[in-house]
Formats: sequence, structure tokens, C-alpha cells
Amino acid sequence: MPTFANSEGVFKTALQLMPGGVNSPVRAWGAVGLSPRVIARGEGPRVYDVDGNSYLDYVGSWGPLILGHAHPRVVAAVQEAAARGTSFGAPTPGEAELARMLVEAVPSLEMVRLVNSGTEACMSALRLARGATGRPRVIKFDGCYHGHADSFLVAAGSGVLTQAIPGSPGVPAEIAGLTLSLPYNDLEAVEKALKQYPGEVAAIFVEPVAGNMGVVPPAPGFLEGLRRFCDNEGCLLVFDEVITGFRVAWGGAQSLYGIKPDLTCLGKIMGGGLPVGAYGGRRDLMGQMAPSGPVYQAGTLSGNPVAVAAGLATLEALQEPGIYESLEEKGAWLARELAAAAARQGVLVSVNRVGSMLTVFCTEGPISCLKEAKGSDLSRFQTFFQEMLAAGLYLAPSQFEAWFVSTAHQQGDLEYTVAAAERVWARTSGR
Ligand code: KE4
Repeated sequence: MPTFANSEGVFKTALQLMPGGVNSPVRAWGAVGLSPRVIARGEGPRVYDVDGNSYLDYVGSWGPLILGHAHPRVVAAVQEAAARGTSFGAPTPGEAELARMLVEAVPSLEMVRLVNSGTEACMSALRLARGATGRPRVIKFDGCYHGHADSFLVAAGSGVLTQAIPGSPGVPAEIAGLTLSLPYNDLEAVEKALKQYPGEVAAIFVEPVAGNMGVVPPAPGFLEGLRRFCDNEGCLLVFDEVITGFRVAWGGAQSLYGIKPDLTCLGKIMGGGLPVGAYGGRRDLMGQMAPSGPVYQAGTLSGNPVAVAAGLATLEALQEPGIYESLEEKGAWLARELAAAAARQGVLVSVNRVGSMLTVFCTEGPISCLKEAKGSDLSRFQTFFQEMLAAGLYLAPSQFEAWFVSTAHQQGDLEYTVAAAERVWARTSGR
């Protein structure tokens, strides 16, 4: 019988020292009625808690670990970089190399700035959009999450949605009032908003594949419509590819769907599990960032050589021929077989997937926006999560997040996952 004594002990202490015992709200497992497992280490597709229990991991640190945990090339690169010094606050060869790789990989990038998180990337891109256009307003979409900068905590996804926080105290109405959050995949709503505020919208921010209300793909024509509106309105199209960058394709969702944004935000995979983010795009825009221009943004550890080494090693490993085809096959197989298992057990689910990111919604679907995602049966999700955890599956502790398949997940792992899900659905379908 597995024990969780050490997890419970460590978490009890953590609760005294950090809000909710965590350094990021989604990790507190508030939506699944359990105390979180305290993780000691990861290896390949697995994580191990401090009681020695092993789990097949589909959280992947919320997306960065596309190569699985402790990939030898990443570990070696980090060790080698650290041995040369952990930070200099000066230009280094590695950050220039990573910037070059990003510019060559992501179609819309002519110039890029490295930062320390996805939040910083999105916050900086918004400041640049406002600075470059001289306009105050921003359009985002319900259920999309662009980090925790003030302007984005309006109808946000991810932890804000999981915790059912309506907005966030501390964000002045004057700031929140400049953000228009519209239904995802609803071009009419965008057209109406642009007509309501002519010449006032600096940017439209969008997750080109939404990952923070659960996975919701763009409807046919949605991204093209946003591009057209921005061209006509003179506002900037910003793709938040913090999740989708190097996840759904080497060049991100913009290469998958063939739409060029004006600015792109990146993070997660490009840091290989260390704190790295980036924003970039047209040279005429990025050239407005200090010190080459007047829009200010800075960071002591931006482009940190150890974090950059992890990112470089990850991206170099992802250039191996056939990697994305394999991730696509694994993701498609898992999504298809999970849906088939649920159908065999007479359980209503809707599985959305793009590449190696997917969500099993506990409802019939289709799921194309936040309103539909919120129709999921959260009690059924909680039971599913708890039962899968007991079977050794470490899933995102929220209906409104994604499962991530890594290159380390083998076919046997996927088969085990589907069999475990089917057993859970067979046992609990009456509940
Ligand atoms: P970070 O500041 O957490 O590195 O990135 C913010 C961010 C920006 N854009 C998108 C599309 C994102 O998904 C995120 C962060 N994602 C969540 C999980 N979906 C992070 C998990 C957490 O908050 O702990």
C-alpha cells in the first residue's frame, strides 16, 4: 500500500511558509480534493514523490519537459554551463545562439529579447504594442492565460479559472477596464469590439491553440480573421506561443496554421525546464525596445547562461529528424484510444488535441470556447483525477489544463494510460 507520509509532512511545513504551500496556485491541487504529492525527482516520462511512489507524468512541468525529465543532453549542458559560472549580467555567446535559433525557427521572428518567464514575455510584448501604437486597449479571449501581469488578469484561464477567481484584487479598475476579453473563436465579437473602440486597440493577444481552458484549437478561419482585423484596424496581432512554441510544431502554431503575427511570446520548452521566456517579432517593432528605442524592459537574469544552456540543448535535441512526426503519432493515438475507451464504458467525454497536447473534457462537447469548457462535470473530473493518480498517472490537477506527451513516453506507457483510464471509467461510470 503506497504511503504519502513524507509528502504530507513536507507539505504541512510548506503550508506554514508559503501561501497555499506552493509557489504557483495550480500546484496546490485545490480543484482535486487532495494534498499535492511532493516530487523528489523525475526521469524520462516519470516523476517520483518523496515517498518513493512513481507516476507517469503528463504535466511535464506544465509544458516545458517535451523531452521528458533529466534528459542527459540537458543535464550535461546545465552542468557544463554552471561550472563556468552561473550569471554574468553581460552578453554571452549562448544567448546570441539561442536568439539565432528562435529567429530561424519561428516564422514571424526577425528580432527577439530573452526574459525569465512567459509572464514577462507577454507583459513586455503588451508594453511594446502600446508603446508602438500609442493606443491603450488590448483584446484577449476568455479562458486564455497570458501570465499574471495586471492587464491579463481579466477572464483569465489556467490557475485563475481553476481557482474560480473572477479577476484579481489589486488590479485597478482603470487597468482592467482597458482589457476587453471576448469569447474564443468568435470573430463577430472581435469585429464588434473594434467598432466600439476605433483606433484605441493596441493589440489582440491570442493563444493560437488555447491551452489554459483545456486544449481548444482555433476554429477554421479564426486566426486568419484576427490577422485581417489587425491589418485593417492598425493594431498588432500577438501570438502567445508560451505553450505552443516548439510544442505543436518546430515553428510553433504560427508555422502549423500559416499565420504571421506581429509579435510572438515564447517560454516553457525553449528553456528546457529552466526559467526562460522570450518575445520578438518585426524588427521595426523590436527596435523600439531599450536601449535601441524608448520602450523600457529589463532583467537581471534575462538570458541567464545556465538557463540558456538548457534551452539550447532542448532545441538542439528537438531538431532530430522525425521527432515531431513521432509526437504527433503518440498524441493522436492517445487521444483516439482515450475517446474509444470512454465510449466503450458509456462515459461522455470530449477529447481535444493538437499535436502532443490534449485535454479530456468530462462532458459531451464539442468544446470550442470557455463557456463550453465550463460545461464540464468538475466532480466527475475530480474522481477521474484521483483514480488515475491511484493508478500511477500524474495528470494536470485541473479540468482546464492540458496533458503533455513527451518524446520519453513510449507506446507501452500510452497503452498503460488508456487501460488505466478505461478501468477507472468502468469502475466509476455510475457516479
Ligand atoms: P509563466 O509566467 O508561468 O512562465 O508563463 C505564463 C503563461 C503565458 N502564456 C501561456 C499560454 C501560458 O500557458 C502561461 C503559463 N501556463 C500555466 C499553465 N497552463 C503555468 C502554470 C502555473 O501557473 O504554475
